[in-house]
Amino acid sequence: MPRLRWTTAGESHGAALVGVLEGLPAGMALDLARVDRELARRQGGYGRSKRQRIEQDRIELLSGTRAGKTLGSPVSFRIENKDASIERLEVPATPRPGHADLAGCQKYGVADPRLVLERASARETAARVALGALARQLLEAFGIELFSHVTALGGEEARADAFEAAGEARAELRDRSDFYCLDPEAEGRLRARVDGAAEEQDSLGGVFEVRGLGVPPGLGGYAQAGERLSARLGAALFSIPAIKGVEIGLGFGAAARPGSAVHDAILPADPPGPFGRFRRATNRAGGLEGGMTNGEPLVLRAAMKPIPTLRRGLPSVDLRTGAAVPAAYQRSDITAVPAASVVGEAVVALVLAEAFLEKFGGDSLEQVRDAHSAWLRGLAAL
Ligand code: EPS
Repeated sequence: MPRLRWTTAGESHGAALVGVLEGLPAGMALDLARVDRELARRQGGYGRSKRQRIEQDRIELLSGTRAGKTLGSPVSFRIENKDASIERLEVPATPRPGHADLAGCQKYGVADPRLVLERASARETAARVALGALARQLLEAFGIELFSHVTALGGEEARADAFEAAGEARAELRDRSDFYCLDPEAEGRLRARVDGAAEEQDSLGGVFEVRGLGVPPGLGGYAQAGERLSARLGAALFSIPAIKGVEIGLGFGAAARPGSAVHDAILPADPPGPFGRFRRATNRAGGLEGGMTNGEPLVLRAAMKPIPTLRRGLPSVDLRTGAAVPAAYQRSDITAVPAASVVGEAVVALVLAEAFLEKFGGDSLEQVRDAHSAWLRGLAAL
């Protein structure tokens, strides 16, 4: 039985989104205001649609706690949809290129994209952000921090060393940015790019990075293919709608370099670091070797394609007549890369918390702490 399991339910315009998280140890104090802050961040960013002015996502906890602490039973919650118009919405006749509309109709053998898009919609990611915001509270109890930021939008890039340059001010810098970007000098270019796309009735994609700090070595494994954390983190990022590429560390850049310019030299650490007597000269591996974390920060990047709903409808067909017509436009975001970066943090949190519990899992937080401390003592002696 996996140590942590989660599921979501809910349509984009149904009554609510629902999430269930099983496997959090008992005795964890859950900070729900923290969850709401992440939900609000997901709703933000420059270039979002009017839908986000209608919704005000908030977690309503339904089970799994007493007096604010987890019981070890499934934690479940709902997030209300204010726009709960699913029964009144019309049947869109034209599937949008790039959306699930057409492939979903073919999968289910129906000519009604409404039956597909309600669940395929990225609205579902609100539930995953809440799940991730709960799971990361376990990681934070053990000094693990997750941090995402937007590194490119519509081809405009932030400075390559934006994360390092931001230092400890990173959270403040990012939260001040309309693009969740750490390079204040890029802000104007990004805004102009989104405004330009709006004028051209187009949409934009981009790239975000998720970093994991304070991650201990040895999470994940190599004994079976499915244990490899690189594969699990990649799958988690690819599970976010519109993600078309994922990189770890140097990513595709590693393919063109010789080994001497890729692998991270192992050096003695004097004094010892938090994970023992070794350190790395560089972190080109992005914190993952052999399907396991290696004690260096996780560095993951995801490329998001542009939103498929364009004001200027792309070539499509009318499913009733078969005639070539442009895809119909309803309200939509121009870009949702900042929002996707928040989702990225959440899905990485879920996978890391799962791997953490596989290694240190116990029924209560105390038992997890004991297992973690015993392992750390062993590591210091290595
Ligand atoms: C989406 C279409 C839009 C987005 C939605 C994802 O919704 P609507 O059709 O209601 O305007 O706003 O994303 C969200 C609602 C959200 O909260 O992220 C789609 O078709 O994928």
